[in-house]
Amino acid sequence: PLDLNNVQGDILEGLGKKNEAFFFFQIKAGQASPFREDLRSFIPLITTTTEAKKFHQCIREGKKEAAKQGKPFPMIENSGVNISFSQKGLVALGITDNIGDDVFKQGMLADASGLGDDLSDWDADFKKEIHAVIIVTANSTSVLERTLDHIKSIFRVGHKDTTIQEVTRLLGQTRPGAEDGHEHFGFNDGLSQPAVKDVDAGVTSEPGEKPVRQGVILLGREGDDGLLIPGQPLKSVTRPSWALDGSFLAFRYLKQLVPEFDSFLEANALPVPRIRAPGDPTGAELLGARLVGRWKSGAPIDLTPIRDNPAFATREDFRFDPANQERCPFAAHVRKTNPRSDLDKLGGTEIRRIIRRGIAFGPEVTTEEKKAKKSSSNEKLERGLLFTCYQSNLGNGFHFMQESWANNNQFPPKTAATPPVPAPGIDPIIGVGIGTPRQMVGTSPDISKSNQELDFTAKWVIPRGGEYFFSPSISALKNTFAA
Ligand code: N7H
Repeated sequence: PLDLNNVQGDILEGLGKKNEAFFFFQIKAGQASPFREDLRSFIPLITTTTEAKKFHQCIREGKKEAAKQGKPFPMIENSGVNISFSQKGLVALGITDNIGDDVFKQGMLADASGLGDDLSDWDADFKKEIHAVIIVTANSTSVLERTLDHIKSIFRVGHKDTTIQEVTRLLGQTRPGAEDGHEHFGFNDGLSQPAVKDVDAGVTSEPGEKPVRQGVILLGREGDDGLLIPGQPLKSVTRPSWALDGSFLAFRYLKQLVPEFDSFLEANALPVPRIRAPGDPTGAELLGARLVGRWKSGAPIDLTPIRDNPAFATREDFRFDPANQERCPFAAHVRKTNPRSDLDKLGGTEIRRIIRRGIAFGPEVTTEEKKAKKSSSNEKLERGLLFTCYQSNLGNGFHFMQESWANNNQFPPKTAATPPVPAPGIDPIIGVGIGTPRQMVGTSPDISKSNQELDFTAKWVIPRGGEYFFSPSISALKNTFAA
């Protein structure tokens, strides 16, 4: 059976965080052996799934108790640590086994055109060789800094005999006040996650959806069956024994153009009744919800199509009507990335599910930017999402989702829709129209206008870099990576 003490904590549980550092580094040439020795001292710092679960349990109970006593719940200090390696990192360590994932092996830079990225937007640091990333999380920045310093001292950073070289570092932080947990466009994020069999109680999965098998997320477990390309038989994969209970981490550094996104919504606001009741959305808010598939609170438009209702924020009991897009456009971000019943006849979605662990980065939009309706070119005001997700197979998960769903204007296949839909269009949040215009249909909740196209003048999410990593089990770290 699965031992949660042996799985890094970010994968199945998530590390508690208000702040998160991604420390990208290279193993110095010729230093693989002393690096392994340092790694042995580092391993005890790693937060396991069991520990991450305990921390969250503690917070839940503390919050309940504080609420009972009518007291505010204090911020609890914590720190979380995880480590993952790229294919180039495996090579640097002399690990030559075939891990069985071609997307991972080629790395994200080589995959960038497949994802639809414009490499001229990529930060130069992500064009360099990156061997590994250490993730550090904490609630306070001082604990984050202290933990990072401790880690750097283990690898003797700053000394002549250091075994690593920092490539770059990115810092994420949750947004302030009521925006906590919301990404920079304003939407509640990180809500819908697959429940994993015998790990989660199933609270986050859709009712009626079975929890995904462990092998959808963890290598070597039941359900890590192979690569699925539509129209082809499942291509089986063989994993080296040390890959068991590891997971692939796709990291994306995504810049968001917030004032531009907001002014697009204003300029294309959907018609709404002139007389508004309290809680009724503006035409811009309605359009935003139709693009994402959820209101800013997180409430799914499939359940509450007319207005936001925060009481629905965490509800997952919606499946979409495969026959039409009256309640939710086929191309809405959450429908593109998890089409639910749209795929019932095509084998379901289990093999495509990913676990997301992103965090926002960058400052709030300034009044100057709001006024100018434009993101500042000042780098210090850059903001967006440090997107991360875990899966056992990148060609089934992240890579497929971006390339074959978000960027594909024909997805989900809609030959039987009423009224007939020529092409749903691309994902308005993350889709790139490769060879097709950036547009979608179905933004209007009025079904007679269902096929009206909405052209996106620009992109609001700009990929600035990223890499594919493998997040090994604790025993693999000890016996293979540090041995
Ligand atoms: Fe998305 N957004 O704020 O608009 N995403 N996402 N995402 N996303 C989701 O359920 C967003 C990105 C998925 O099961 C919500 O968490 C933004 C990438 C998946 O119902 C919101 C960015 C990929 C889901 C956003 C971004 C995905 C999902 C709804 C980039 C993968 C779950 C709240 C800056 C290729 C779907 C929630 C389900 C949900 C937003 C990126 C995938 C609000 C701004 C790159 C699988």
